[in-house]
Amino acid sequence: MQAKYLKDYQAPDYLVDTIELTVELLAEKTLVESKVHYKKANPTATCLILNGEQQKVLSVLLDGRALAASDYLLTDEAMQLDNLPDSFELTIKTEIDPVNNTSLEGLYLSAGAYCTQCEAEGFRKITYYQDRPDVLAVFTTHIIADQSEFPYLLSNGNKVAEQQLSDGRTQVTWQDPFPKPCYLFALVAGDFDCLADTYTTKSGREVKLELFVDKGNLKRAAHAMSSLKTSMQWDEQRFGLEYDLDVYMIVAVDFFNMGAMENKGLNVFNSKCVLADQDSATDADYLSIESIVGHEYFHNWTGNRVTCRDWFQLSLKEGLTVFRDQEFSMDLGSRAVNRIHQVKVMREHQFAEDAGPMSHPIRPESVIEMNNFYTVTVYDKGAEVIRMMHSIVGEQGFQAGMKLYFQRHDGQAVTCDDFVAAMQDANNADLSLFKRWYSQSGTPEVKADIRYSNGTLSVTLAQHTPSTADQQEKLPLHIPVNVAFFDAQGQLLTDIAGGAEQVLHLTQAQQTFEFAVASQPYVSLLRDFSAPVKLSYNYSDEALSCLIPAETSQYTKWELMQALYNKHLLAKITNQNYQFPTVIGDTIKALMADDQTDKALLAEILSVPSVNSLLEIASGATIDAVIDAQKALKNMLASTLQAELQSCYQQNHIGKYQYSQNAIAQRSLANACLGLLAVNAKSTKNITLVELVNQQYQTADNMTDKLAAMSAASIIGGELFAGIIQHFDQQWRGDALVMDKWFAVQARQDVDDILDKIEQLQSHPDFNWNNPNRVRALIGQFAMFNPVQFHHSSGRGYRFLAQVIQKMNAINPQVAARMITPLIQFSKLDDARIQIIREELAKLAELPKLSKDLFEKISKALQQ
Ligand code: B3K
Ligand code: ZN
Repeated sequence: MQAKYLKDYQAPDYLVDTIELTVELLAEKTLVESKVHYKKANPTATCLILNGEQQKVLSVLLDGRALAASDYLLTDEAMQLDNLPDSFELTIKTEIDPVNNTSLEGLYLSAGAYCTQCEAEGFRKITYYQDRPDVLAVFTTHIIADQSEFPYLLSNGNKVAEQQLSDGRTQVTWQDPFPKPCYLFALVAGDFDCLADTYTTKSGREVKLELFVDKGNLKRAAHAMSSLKTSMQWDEQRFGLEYDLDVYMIVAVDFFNMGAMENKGLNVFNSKCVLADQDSATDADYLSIESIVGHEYFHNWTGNRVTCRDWFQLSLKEGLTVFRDQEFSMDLGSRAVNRIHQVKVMREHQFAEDAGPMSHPIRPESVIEMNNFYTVTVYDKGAEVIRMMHSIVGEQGFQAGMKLYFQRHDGQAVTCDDFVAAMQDANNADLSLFKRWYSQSGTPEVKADIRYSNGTLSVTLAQHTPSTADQQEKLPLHIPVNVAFFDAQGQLLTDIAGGAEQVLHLTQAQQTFEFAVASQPYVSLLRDFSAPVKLSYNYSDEALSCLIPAETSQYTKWELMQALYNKHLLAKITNQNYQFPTVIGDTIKALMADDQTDKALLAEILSVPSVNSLLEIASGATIDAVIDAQKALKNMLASTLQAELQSCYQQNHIGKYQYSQNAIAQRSLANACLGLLAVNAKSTKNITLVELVNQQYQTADNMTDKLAAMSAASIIGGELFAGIIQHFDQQWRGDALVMDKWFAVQARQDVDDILDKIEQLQSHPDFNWNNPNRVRALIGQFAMFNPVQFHHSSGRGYRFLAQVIQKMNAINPQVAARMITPLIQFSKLDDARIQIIREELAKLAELPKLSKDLFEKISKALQQ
């Protein structure tokens, strides 16, 4: 299996003006005809190579003349045609089998509805074509089907014709006026309920909005529709960007490999990322729907109108669009809490990816299977890189850069360099060193050393990026380090050059920044996580107890609290007998007593650092020590804070559901308290606390509180949990999206018979190996969020996951490759565990039909 390299990029030999697709959906097969106008673009080209897989070729016509099979070369992956004129029309008819397509890529059947997923390289499973993002064409799509079975026949753009054929079937025709790469093509055929609405753009055009959901689900569609309208308005206000077609459609399907897909004018969504109501969805679901609807909508400009030249440039659209959706959520909700969630993704997942065998820069240099590069690095680190540029040039400068980017590149397929050039040119800025973030992988470590003597404060910052699996040598980066200076009373220093809050630009391996100040200040570092780095600085407990209440950045309060936790967790990890100091509990008590403290922030502060994030920073520690230390901290908090937790719970558990930012914050705080109270209930067998959890489950009028009670019950276990599990099953069986929560809570439970339980759950009527949501809810949650059981020293967790991967390799390679993540990121584990994992990976590597997706990850992991 061959890798492709960024350095080998070559522009396409042939360009396409128009493509006309006719897709005939028949019960036992699907017929696809593509009529494409090609123009030679490279005068020295001698042949046209079209990508195509898993199709039966029925006929090939060149300018209307049938070609014999000997006139073209056919392999498993391509069709090659030689001796072509400079401009011609090629008509290819093929047969495909969507009904048995369990990979959920290309055209497939999802619970009775046909739908497509073409990004990154799925269009080649639909027809023979140059399946690459720099071939832009105007698409016309005819869909032929039996309308009684498939009342809605949808594709990109505007519907321009609909006719009854003589055999009673229907043919509809769609035309998308905007030239696009084939990865943005979409087709849907099915029977849905439709929620329709309209949006008037700021220039006064009326856009039809249509949201298609499974029959009977209309009551769960309103939130996604209002999220869409909010997104459209936000993009006009903040970025000056307006929608461009007359209709915007979203279809929710049950079988989907990821969250959603931004196909031009016709988004296809995982139903999990659309459907929500008070009874069935949590606050987290509501917020995630809002952000994903926004993300896909924002792609219309950053991705669709301006697209990627090649897939190595994926972060051009994804990093930027994640940055945009993050800003959208932050403008709408709590900036601090959103930032905390973004940073957790970086620390818990992206840092681990960069430390593992799949480490790659945000613009990768080589790829075997493109689907493996829709990663936290390309997406989330990519967004951090955009965020740093935003902080370097400021909001106004950033908007000027965006404007120039669209002026220069609307309608084009471009590179990350083009984006940075626009930012640079619009701002007269020098981003030449900054650009290294695009090509260098790994997590930089920034060490701070702060000294004070004779009226001079010296802040020395040193950077070092450890070598990664893909790249030995590392060079210094441009790292913006956001700092603030406080006096011992917690007041921002007024008389310091550059201001009390400023950015130190670290551009060399080591730099010292000096300031004249009258007395020794406390310095808060890397505020707002101003760069995606690991900061090492040993704050004293005194500094932290001064800075945490003093910080004016709400996010940074949380960050400093993490520093306090981590510092003492690391001490506990190295010494089991270490006693946590009272400063931890006292700091939290003070925050809880202060009615100025943001409730949602307090909820975040009450959740202790995850095992994954600790593994990243506790070098040389065993996972057992990490898990024990984390448990000990939870127990300490639960017992020291019990009185405060109980009263905080009482004050914030209002019971009556409302959907507002304030109500969400209160629920999150009450439920964070409930979680810790459950820890206490378990260790002390306190019946009142057990009853509190039960009460909340029984009386909750919304899914957030129900699920929080169910999770709390899973900590306590015993009859309480068994009863709740049974009750929930009776209430929701058959409603698979809701049952996913039920599968997940059980998969995360820290009990010794967990694998037997999971095996039993696999025979539950709502479980289905072909549906990625189910597999992720049960198996994915176990592997990612049940560290104690997954990493059981016997290795049984690893062996179990390996078996599942083997099974999923045959069903759905993309899902299999995503789920293998915890098995390949083993570098922080001990030798005994690594040994077991390696054996399992070696067995998987021998599978007769190993997918490219798994091959790439397993072979890299085994090379480590
Ligand atoms: N662009 C799609 C992701 C496609 C993943 C292909 N394996 C969704 C998104 O990022 O918006
Ligand atoms: Zn995206």
